[in-house]
Amino acid sequence: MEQQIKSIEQEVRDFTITSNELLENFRLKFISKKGLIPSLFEELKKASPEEKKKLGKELNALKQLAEGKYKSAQEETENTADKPHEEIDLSLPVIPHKLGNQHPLSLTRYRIIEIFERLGFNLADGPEIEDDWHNFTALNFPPNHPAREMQDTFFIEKNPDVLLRTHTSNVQVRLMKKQPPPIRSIMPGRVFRNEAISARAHCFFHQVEGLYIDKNVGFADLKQTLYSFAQEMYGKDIKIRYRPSFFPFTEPSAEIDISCLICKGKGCNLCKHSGWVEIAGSGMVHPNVLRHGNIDPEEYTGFAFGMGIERVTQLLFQVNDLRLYSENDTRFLRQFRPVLS
Ligand code: 2NL
Repeated sequence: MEQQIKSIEQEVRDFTITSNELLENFRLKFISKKGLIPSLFEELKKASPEEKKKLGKELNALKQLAEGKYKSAQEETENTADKPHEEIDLSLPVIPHKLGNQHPLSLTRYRIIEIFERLGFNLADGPEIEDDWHNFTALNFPPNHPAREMQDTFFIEKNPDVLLRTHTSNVQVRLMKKQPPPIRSIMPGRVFRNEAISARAHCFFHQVEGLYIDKNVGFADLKQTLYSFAQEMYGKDIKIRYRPSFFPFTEPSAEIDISCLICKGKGCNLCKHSGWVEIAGSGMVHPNVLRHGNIDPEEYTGFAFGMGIERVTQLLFQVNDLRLYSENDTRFLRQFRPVLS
């Protein structure tokens, strides 16, 4: 009987299974009730107790070998054998990898940074969670200013106040305290305002502010710097105008408009038929702000400006709903993919 086990084992090993039919043949021959292995078990009953122990072990090993082979061959033939070959068309082009792309706000931010770097500005960064002094007091906000109210600003703690910065000017304040002039930096970053979300307002948005402080910096420097920026950003033919305005941290202050990109100044919906659209706020840094930054206003002067990245992006790409920027809908986001040839 031992010989029989050996030869059947060899047969099991030599049996090649390449189709469902051969798989069934294998099962019938070795494993099925009337197959070779069960018949050997039948015979084993007649053997003596010592033989039973020894042969039983060998027979069990053979049974496991055959069943294992059957199982793996079954899995294999399920996957491949007897399936029509048309299912794999090797002439089809491969499914392309899905390429991600930069968020439109990142595209705009990098463009703004690049332009100001060419004008000699470097980059600065600071905290989004800020204290009252760096966000308001140092920037010449009076104690009763409405921005300090709960309905306008997100407070994390009160007395002493900890809040989410409402502009990136806190970075400028920190920069002035850290390094003496000349300062020529821009500060891109996220800012927060306690506003109900709509197409035109969101509780957070992105700003780029700039600061230039040195001896003899005047309003003419502000005008030319921002004109150069507008030409680089929106095209050489762009027109620019400055309207008197008010900010607590600048004096004098000006709002900056460019000629409407859509109607070229003729009047349309985007510019509300005025021919002009607002792109930034600006002004000469208030002497009180310089003093808070440990800079002597008798020795140094400077200009500052701020613009919203969402706003600039809206003008470049005609995005008319602010919410689109933060909904992460790929139908929106993928439209800003660079065109690949
Ligand atoms: C706007 C207006 C502005 C500034 C930001 C600034 C910062 C310091 C001192 C003085 Cl430390 N000014 N920043 C000045 C004028 C306008 O932003 O409409 N932003 C979206």
